[in-house]
Amino acid sequence: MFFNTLLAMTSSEQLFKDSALRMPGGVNSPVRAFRAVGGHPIFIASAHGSKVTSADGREYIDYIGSWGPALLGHAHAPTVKAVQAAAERGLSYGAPTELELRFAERVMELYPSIQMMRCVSSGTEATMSALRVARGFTGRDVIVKFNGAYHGHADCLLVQAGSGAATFGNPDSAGVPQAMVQNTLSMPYNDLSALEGLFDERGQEIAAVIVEPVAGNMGCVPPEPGFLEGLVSLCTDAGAVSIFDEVMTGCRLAAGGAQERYKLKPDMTCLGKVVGGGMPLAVYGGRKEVMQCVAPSGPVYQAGTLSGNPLAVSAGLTTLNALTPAVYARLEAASARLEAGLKQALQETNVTATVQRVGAMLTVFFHDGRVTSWEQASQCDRERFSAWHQALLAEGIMWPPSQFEAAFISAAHEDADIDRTVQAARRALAKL
Ligand code: KE4
Repeated sequence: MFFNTLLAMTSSEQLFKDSALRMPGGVNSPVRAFRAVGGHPIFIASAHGSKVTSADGREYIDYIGSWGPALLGHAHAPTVKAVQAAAERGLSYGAPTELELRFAERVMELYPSIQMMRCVSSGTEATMSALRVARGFTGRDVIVKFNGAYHGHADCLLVQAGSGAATFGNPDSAGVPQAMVQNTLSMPYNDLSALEGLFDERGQEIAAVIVEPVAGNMGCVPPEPGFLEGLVSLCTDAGAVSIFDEVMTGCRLAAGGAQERYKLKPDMTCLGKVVGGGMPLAVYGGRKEVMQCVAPSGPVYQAGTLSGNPLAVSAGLTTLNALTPAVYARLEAASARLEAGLKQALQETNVTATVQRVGAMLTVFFHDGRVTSWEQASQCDRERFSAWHQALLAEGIMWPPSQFEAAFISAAHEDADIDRTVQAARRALAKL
């Protein structure tokens, strides 16, 4: 048994070695490389419900959840069936389908602020397109984001970016000409007075403010009371477009995302991850008069070969139709149980760290006290996080491999999974 385990255990390691010869860092997206936590990434062979199974044959309780999409659990049966059925009808047509219309109707039912929308294939495409539309609609060039926020890898957004960029400590990416970011201003998150000052000074130049309504890419950082409301009204007063990047929060914090939870109506919204049920599907949309600028109705060009792909939309629509109140009740119960358990484990082991949660996204910050901004998140003890992550992994818990990410709970996480996670976390904390 031991020998087989030893052999089996090398398969992720061997796959990683071989992949590194073919793909930069051996991965197709940087954060998967485990650079922030050391060791080699675990290659996944399959996933069901709350679990993933590695190429080494080991099962883990999963809190990466494909970085958010697996809200209903991996291999959600109705979604898998919908994709299988769609595949039988052909993989891609490059033509409009009724399915896209029904999907758009369902999105607008959940997001009343979206009066018109467009499907794209990734969150990056959604935010990049939304900003271009905001610039086209206002005739202005300046865009505002927030330090530590990540909105995908479009050139103009890789400024003080969070997620993988933050982890590597190179928030401004190589390869992005100064000209591409000279109109991008990055402000401190949750600092409304700083934003007010900017609008006083340059409000008439600002095309859009794009915000993660609950930050997830510096770790889970909720908006301070009044921050989002102030942001939206500053935009309205100045004729700028407010864009809620709900790629991560959409359908996770509520069926209608953060804007439902906080009762706000941004001018534009970007959705991704959950909205595609795990398939390459994202959305940008908003006020009709803004979206009518998009080609072929208007002068702002945006296109995509696989936009609204029938398999992706089948997965997305099936997922959106499964977002019942019972799902959110379960998500809240499981997430609250995990939060309480982790807080107790920290207390019992006397480890300095802060647990922050909104709905079914949560981060353990190795930081003394609340984290309300990137300036605070960046002070976290990354070494301690890394040691804790490695110890959790050894216990069969797949936690996001970066201090600057959120952990994602699914409706498939049972109390037994949560309790096992808390016990493992306690043992891992005790080793620090
Ligand atoms: P994608 O292009 O990766 O589909 O979406 C970009 C994006 C946009 N907006 C927000 C708020 C996001 O969180 C993301 C992507 N999130 C990361 C995880 N923090 C995806 C994981 C990865 O980069 O591999």
